[in-house]
Amino acid sequence: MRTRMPFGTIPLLAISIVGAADAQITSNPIPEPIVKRGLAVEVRDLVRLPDTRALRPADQDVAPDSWARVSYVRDLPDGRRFANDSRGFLYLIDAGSGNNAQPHVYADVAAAFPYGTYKRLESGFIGFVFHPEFATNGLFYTVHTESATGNPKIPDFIPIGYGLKDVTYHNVITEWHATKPAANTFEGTRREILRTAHVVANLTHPMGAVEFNPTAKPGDPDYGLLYTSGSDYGFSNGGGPNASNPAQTQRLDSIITAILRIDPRSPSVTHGRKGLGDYTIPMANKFASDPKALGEIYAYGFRNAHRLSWDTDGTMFASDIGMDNIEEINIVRNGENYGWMKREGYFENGRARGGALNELYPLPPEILDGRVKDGFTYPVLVYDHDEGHSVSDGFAYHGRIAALNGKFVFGDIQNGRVFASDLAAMKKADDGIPRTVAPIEEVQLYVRDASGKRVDVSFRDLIDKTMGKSAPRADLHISRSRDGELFLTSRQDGMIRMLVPDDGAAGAASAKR
Ligand SMILES: [Ca+2]
Ligand SMILES: [Ca+2]
Repeated sequence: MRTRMPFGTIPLLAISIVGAADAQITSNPIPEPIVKRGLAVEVRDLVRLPDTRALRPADQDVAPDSWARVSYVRDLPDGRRFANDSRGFLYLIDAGSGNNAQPHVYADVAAAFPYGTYKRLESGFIGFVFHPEFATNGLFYTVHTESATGNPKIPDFIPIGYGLKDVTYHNVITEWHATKPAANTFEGTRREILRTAHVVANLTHPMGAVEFNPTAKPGDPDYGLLYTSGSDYGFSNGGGPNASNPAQTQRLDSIITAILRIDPRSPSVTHGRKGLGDYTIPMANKFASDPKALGEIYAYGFRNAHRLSWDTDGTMFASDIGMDNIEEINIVRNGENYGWMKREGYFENGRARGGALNELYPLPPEILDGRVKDGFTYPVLVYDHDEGHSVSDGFAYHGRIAALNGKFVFGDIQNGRVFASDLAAMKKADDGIPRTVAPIEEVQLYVRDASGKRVDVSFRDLIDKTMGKSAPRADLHISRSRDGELFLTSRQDGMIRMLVPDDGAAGAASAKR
């Protein structure tokens, strides 16, 4: 039963929502548009990854016309810069700034995994991260996908109620051990630490991110713990008879929708509790001591929280790609439930009430305004699909670009728009009240022409120019350098770009020389 306030005391906003409480929202769930408000940032080309268009047959590549499928750029504390091409290469970008930087293959990840599959947007060699002590222990982690067809490996986890015969794809986290961490080409060994199974027809929403909390220091409970992205493994729109299944979500005996946090060391080393794979359960996880839950679950209720990041104060963010309507940035905490497939943004998804995945319903007003708690944690940023389609990575910015300082910078993968929001407003919106979210504005990108004159551009313009034709998507991803600056990359043109401080007249002068 809903509790309702006496009619006369309901504020105006609540009245309009009560009137529509059971009516499906059919268009524009968030009416206020995202606009530019004067925030403008210069973007510069840094380095382009090698052309891998012909690496494998076109029918085995999700986007055979795209130059290189770069999705992460990562810096080591020693200054070395790495980037991946999800077609299967981990590159080291040689020291030397700007146009002198040259990528070469550090590790041929595709060659290591013969069952690798590259046919979906999130597939192949999706992500990588270095252990915080890579300089001494030589450890880094990759996440990739494989086809189940003919695959001799047995997954550590198959969704509840399914068996080996139902498995369509594998999703694998591997620990690599570089014998010489300072070497510029990988030599060493590998250990598989987790292999999970998909049972939907298309490889949809695999684990994509592996991350260490960069603010954790030696001795902190979070230090050395590996986080994964959180995803529904395609139990929304993954296709085939097993998809569109809300019963696979909102449960703690399954990793579906969960961000995992693991101690990547084998229990044979730690003598701790073994997880699903060859890793140790951190006892600081909220569900570690719950006999009915999987101890590796850190937080759950995500559809495709494909990227994680941390502010300098330790606040953890997840970018969660929505279904047909709402994109989200969430502040993530140990043990909390972020709603999918019952919630999408601060709305109810229709599937959980027996309808379709593309349906959206308003929450009851007493839930929406936080008077009554429903057990879910709600996003601090939302936008709908007349603004974009898939929220990208996002980062708290404290770098050298004054205009972005104190902002969270993110964007839309598909159309390449770059957005920003005030970090303080986002943290204020993390208040237990679903309807309060922080405002979003769009960032105007610009380049300097040969004479030093500012030329406004969109991210799409830049890609189209590099490719010499109109790209079907922007495929925007954002990464952060070791000194806190931001890279913009595209899985279309393979270029790594950087947001840079405007040096105005000096930039123009140097451009003229
Ligand atoms: Ca809208
Ligand atoms: Ca709120």
